[in-house]
Amino acid sequence: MSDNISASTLAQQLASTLTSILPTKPLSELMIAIVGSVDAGKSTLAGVLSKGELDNGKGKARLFTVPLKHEIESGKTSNVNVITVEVHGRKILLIDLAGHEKYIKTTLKGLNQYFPDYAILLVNAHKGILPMTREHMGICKSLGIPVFIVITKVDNCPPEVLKNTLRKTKRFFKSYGRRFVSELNTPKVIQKYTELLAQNAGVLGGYVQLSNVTGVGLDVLRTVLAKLPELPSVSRAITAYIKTKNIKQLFYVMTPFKVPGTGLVVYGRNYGGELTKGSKMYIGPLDGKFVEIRVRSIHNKMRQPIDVLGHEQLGCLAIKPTNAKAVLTKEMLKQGQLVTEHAQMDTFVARAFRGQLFVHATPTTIREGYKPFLNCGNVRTTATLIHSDMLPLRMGNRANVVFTLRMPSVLYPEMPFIFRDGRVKASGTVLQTLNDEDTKTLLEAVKKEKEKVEEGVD
Ligand SMILES: Nc1nc2c(ncn2[C@@H]2O[C@H](COP(=O)(O)OP(=O)(O)OP(=O)(O)O)[C@@H](O)[C@H]2O)c(=O)[nH]1
Ligand SMILES: [Mg+2]
Repeated sequence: MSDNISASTLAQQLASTLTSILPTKPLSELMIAIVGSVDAGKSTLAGVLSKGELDNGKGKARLFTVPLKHEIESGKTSNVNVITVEVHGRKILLIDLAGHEKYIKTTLKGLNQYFPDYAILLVNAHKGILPMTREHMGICKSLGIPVFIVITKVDNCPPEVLKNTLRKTKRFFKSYGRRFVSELNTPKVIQKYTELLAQNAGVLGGYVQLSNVTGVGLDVLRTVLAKLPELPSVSRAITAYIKTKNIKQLFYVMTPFKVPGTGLVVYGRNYGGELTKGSKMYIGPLDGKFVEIRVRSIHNKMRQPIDVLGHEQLGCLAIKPTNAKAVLTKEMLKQGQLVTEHAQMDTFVARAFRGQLFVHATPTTIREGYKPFLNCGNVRTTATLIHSDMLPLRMGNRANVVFTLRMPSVLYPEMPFIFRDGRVKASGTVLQTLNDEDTKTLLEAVKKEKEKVEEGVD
């Protein structure tokens, strides 16, 4: 009994000292992905943070975030759910991702298309570091997303098991070269951690112990969330890059729909300038070209009609070609396309790219002609390896490569790309995009080089 009293007194004391390090005014909006193995409590944590009510340990809180009907029945997330929460006045978009291995491609897609600022990697205290924990950590590392760990279900975890999980968590962070591997449990450590994040977020290893049922650790997590610094993410790099090219605004299409009575609708995220209802814009690339459209209506994430979609906002656009004779069908619309006011977007369309590739795992060797399914930001398409300065490629190899793209797409230098094709896992960075003309010249050169080699062999 006395132990309980002292524990709750300690918790109260901690809560009041945490308040002293809170930022005086709300910081900018953040997007944070929640990853980790199946059943770690990801959807539950999203629910608890959004509603401010604790879980019952039997799936109550995950229902707060309105999952899909089949997700309610199975208890497993199979989709990408975006939940808006407010933490100490700061707006945070949580991307709740699936933990089960069979949905890994959806999780990969979610991490790629939303460009989150951070990821919270959940570790079930009872189960510790599992293969999917490593998998998600590896993907975040490849995409340059800083990760901190939340150890969940500490409420009913035997002390010995918890101790073991904490030890393994520290070792796990260290195996990824993380420094400052510390439990974020005092205002001083949190202060230091968030200060260091701004200097080099990729190398830190902070973790929090938490229970969605008793609420232990929630105050700490909320304080960390309120204090996380805004870092130079991929999304910001793209925004900066398009500015240098005089493109003021870009809307990234994530999902196209056809809505009865409304017509074509695209869900996605807007970057740069504002997107206004009624404006004339362009959508593409559709086989390398852009089609002029009018934005008939805009809806925000809460499905409310709005007139203007601002920078980094998610929303739905109802669109229609301005030319009545133009053909635009749902089948022609794909994730990875853009809606922009910029009329000369065609010049940015890449047919191929040069990049740097690292092979994390492969059961066989990789040669020219290899066709993985590539995730590069919002773009998902089959790509063909047409050149590598090291062949064949084996596990652990790093090479300069050229891929052609099946779907002509808008890519940017510095953008991370990743593929996970069966047991092949590789990632890299785009160095230079190649348009139609450059690609033709390059393919010619590759062909000539091959002929030369073949002649030499004869
Ligand atoms: N005791 C206890 N149970 C928890 C805690 N967090 C979540 N749970 C329970 O764990 C179960 C799984 O939680 P979910 O939030 O659905 O797990 P998930 O990580 O989203 O799982 P997937 O979406 O399938 O990857 C539910 O029954 C929750 O009530 C916790 O801190 N303590
Ligand atoms: Mg879930």
